[in-house]
Parts: sequence; C-alpha cells; structure tokens
Amino acid sequence: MLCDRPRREVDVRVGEAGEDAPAAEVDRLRARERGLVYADTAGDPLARDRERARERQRRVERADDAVLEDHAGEPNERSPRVFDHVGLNVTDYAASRVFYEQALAPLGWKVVLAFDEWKGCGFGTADKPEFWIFQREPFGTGTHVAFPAPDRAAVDAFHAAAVVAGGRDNGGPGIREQYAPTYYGAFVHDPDGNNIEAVSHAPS
Ligand SMILES: N[C@@H](CCC(=O)N[C@@H](CS)C(=O)NCC(=O)O)C(=O)O
Repeated sequence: MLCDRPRREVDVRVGEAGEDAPAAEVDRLRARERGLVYADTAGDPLARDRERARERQRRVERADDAVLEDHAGEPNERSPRVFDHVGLNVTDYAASRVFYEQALAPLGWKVVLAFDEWKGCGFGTADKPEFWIFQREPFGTGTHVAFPAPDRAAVDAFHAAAVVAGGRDNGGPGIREQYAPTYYGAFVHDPDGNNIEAVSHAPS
C-alpha cells in the first residue's frame, strides 16, 4: 500500500517477498520499481498501535524477476529442492526410457547420463541427472513422482506427450484445489504403473 508521508522510510532490497511485506504487495512492483508497502503485522502485538504500525512501513525495491520465478516451481530459498536425485526400478529399460524421454521433453528434461550396458539412465534439465530409471528388481509400481512445470501450458504439453508415449491417463490437466488454490497438475501412469505428474504453481 502506497503512502506519501511515511514517518520512517527504510531502504531495503527485497529478495524474498513475505519477510518484510506480503507477497501480493511486492508482486505489484515490477522489476526495479520502488514503492512503499506495509509490513505484515500478523501476530505483531503492536499491530493495533497506529503510530507503531506506520513505522513498520518499508520502502522496497523489487530486486529482479527472480521474485516472480518464485511461482515457477523452481527451487529457491522458500522451496528448496528436496532430493539430490531419485530413481525408479523399471521392468523394461528401453520402453521406460522412450516413455520418459517423450513425456518429460515438454518440461525440459532429457537423458543426460546413460549406462545402457547396465540398463539405466538419468534425466535432468541441465547436465546433472536428477531422475533415474534402472531395469532391476524388485520392480516398482505405484510410486508417485511430480515434476515441476514452468507454467500451465507445459503441464498440458506433458500430459499430451505422455499419453501419446503410451502412458495411461490418470487425470487431465487442471486445478486441484484440494492441494492448493493455484495447483495445476496432470497425471499419467508410466509403463509400470507409477503415477507421474507435472505440476505448475503459477497463479494463472
Ligand atoms: N486422478 C487424480 C490423481 C491425483 C493424485 O495422484 N494425487 C497425488 C498427490 S499430488 C496422490 O498421490 N494422491 C493420493 C492418491 O491418489 O491416493 C487426479 O487427477 O487428481
């Protein structure tokens, strides 16, 4: 909320919305724009004190577009990557490799390291393998793996590609309000019956 006569202005560079101001207020600022916002006074015993509350106003400068990317499903300080890498045991390496190559391509994942002689390969979005498949026992089924999508169109593309690749539809693209208001996901079973999902948390 803008205020033309604040009692006290403090210049801070906001790298993360939510600490010094509600995200919705910071989101109104474009990259490099500056403006005054109210600090989040929830739980603050001084919040009802008008003078003190005004002192909590902060002048902020949107740091850069990285704040917007907070919604894109990429790891960041508030939502760090949980695993370094994960792996599934599959019954047919060749079949699963083709399935995942086609299904994950719209999300920017590809095979970045392969051990064909051991019937295994790792997928990644850069040069680091973060999702592995290996043909070995005990064969797995029913595991749920969700891949981050940069936007809703990528979720749509994932679902279409995964079905064309032979995946079994387990829920078309759409909002799943039971998980979160902007949770946009799609689900497909891989050749072994694992529940593979793409999800976007973008606001629209
Ligand atoms: N067919 C459902 C699939 C939902 C789903 O699999 N959700 C995940 C969590 S994001 C899950 O493991 N749900 C529990 C379950 O299906 O038992 C849909 O389209 O919404």
